[in-house]
Amino acid sequence: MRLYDYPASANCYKARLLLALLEREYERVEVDIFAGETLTPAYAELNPARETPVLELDDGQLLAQSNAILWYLAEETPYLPDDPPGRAHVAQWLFFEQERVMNGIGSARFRILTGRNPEVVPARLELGRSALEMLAARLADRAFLVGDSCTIADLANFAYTHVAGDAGYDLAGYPAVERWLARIAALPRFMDDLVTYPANARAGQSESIYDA
Ligand SMILES: N[C@@H](CCC(=O)N[C@@H](CS)C(=O)NCC(=O)O)C(=O)O
Repeated sequence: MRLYDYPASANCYKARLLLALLEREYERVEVDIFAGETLTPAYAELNPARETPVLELDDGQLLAQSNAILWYLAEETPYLPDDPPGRAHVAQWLFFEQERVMNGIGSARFRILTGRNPEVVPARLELGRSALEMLAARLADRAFLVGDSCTIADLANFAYTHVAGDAGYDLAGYPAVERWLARIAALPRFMDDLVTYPANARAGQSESIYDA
C-alpha cells in the first residue's frame, strides 16, 4: 500500500493515524501541495480532484477521500462495526465531519494559520462552533461517537477537532469533547505526527488548487 500524503493535512493524518493503530505497513509518498505537486498531469491520474490523501492499493486501485480511505482500512477491524445500523451511524458521523468539522474548524484554522481569505473566516468559525456543540451534546453521556469503543467516526472527527485551539476555539468550554480527545489519545499505538503548515502554504507564496 502507498499513501500519497501531505504532512500538515489533518485529512491525511486520519489515514496515518488509523494505519498506526492497526500496525499496517505502507509506503508514504509526501506531496508538497503548495509547491504545485498536485497540479501535474501525473497527479491528476492519481486523483482528478488534485487532493491528498490518496491510497494506492497493492493491486494498483486508487482510493481518494480521507473518510473512504478510513472505511476501507477499517473493514473487519474493531474500528468499523459489522451491524448495519452501526455502520450507518459511522457513515453519519463521517459525513458530519466533512460538513462541519473540516469545513468549519479545519477551514477556519487553515485560513487563520496561512493568512488566506480572511473574509470567510467568521462564517467558518461559526460552522465549527456548531460542530463542537453537536459533538459535546453527543458525547455528554457516552465515551465514543458510535457504540462503546473507538471507531473511524471518532478518528475522523478527532483529526481537526484536536487542533481547534489553533483557530482560537477554547476547548475548555466543551469538557465532554476534551475528555473524548484524551480518550482517543490514550489508545494503544496512538500517535500524532500532524505538523504545522510550512511557510510556502501562506497566501501569495504557493502554487496549488487554492491559488487557482
Ligand atoms: N474531502 C477530501 C478533502 C481533501 C483535501 O482538502 N485535501 C487537501 C489537503 S487537507 C489537499 O490535498 N489540497 C491540494 C492542493 O491544495 O493542491 C478528503 O477528505 O480527503
